Amino acid sequence: MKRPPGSNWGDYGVDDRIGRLNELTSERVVRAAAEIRTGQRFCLSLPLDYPGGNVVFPFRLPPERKVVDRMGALASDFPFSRVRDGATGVVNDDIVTLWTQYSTQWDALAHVGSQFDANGDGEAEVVYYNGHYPGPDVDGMATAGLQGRGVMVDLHRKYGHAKIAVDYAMFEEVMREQNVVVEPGDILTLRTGWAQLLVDMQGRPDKDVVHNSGAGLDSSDSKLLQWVAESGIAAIVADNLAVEAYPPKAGGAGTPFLPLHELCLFKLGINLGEMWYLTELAAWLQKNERTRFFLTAPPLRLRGHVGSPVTPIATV
Ligand code: UVW
Repeated sequence: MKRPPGSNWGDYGVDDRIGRLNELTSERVVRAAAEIRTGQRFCLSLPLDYPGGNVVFPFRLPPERKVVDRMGALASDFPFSRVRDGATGVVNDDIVTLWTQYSTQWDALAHVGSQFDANGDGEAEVVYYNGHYPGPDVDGMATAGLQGRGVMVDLHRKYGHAKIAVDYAMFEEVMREQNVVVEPGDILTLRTGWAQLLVDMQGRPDKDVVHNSGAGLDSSDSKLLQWVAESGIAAIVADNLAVEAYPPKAGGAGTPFLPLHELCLFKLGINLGEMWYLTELAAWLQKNERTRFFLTAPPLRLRGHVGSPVTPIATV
């Protein structure tokens, strides 16, 4: 019945569950494929047991691996001779428990919702992108076939490891300096260098370093939020914790805790990728005076889940 101010609810249809991924049209994927010129690929995922420990968020833990029980024995070098007398060969089989937002991941649109009177009964209710409850999960992202043109903005090149909130003026300056042009349907890719710090700490992260380093978008800057809304970008990914500077600046009562998450996931249907690993890709792009690449990054098809690990591939 109603949509929040500044949202695009309904623009892709009343049942839409993929938001700005609708902008990854076939024509734009063909355009993105033109960025493949050498065939070189970059893995944009951290090892999924990084950061290591739980100093980033106490409630998000590393993956837990177990071995499958097979005929009463652990499936670890399990001999096929137990299945058929005299058979050769062995087999391994394992189980993993994943905190979906622990490491390199996508936020599904269901990750962050808000209280809003979408049904017009005069009472705010919990709703998610496009007025859905429950919110759109990673299943829609997975079946959308997530491929497109990534565009790199290298904030680390400008700001190093400074803990800094990048507002519109700063962002625009970096884009200008690096000759970055963002067009509708692009996947904005922000390198801050934060994930490289995790790699350098080799699974034993220092709490002070993880919480006091790296750039994030200044989600208190309305001009920056307006640019995100008007740019037509399909998604935003970053190698930092939350794309937006975290912890966010405190707003007054009735304002969102995470303004960029609310704008992107709740109002506009823009998925956020976090803790990606961008170091080598960024270095290659800089060396080759390019900012664009072909990106393939489907989440796991985990129906009902609000986030997913991802192993993105950039092809240049
Ligand atoms: C934060 O909670 C900071 O972000 P996310 O949940 O998207 O990782």
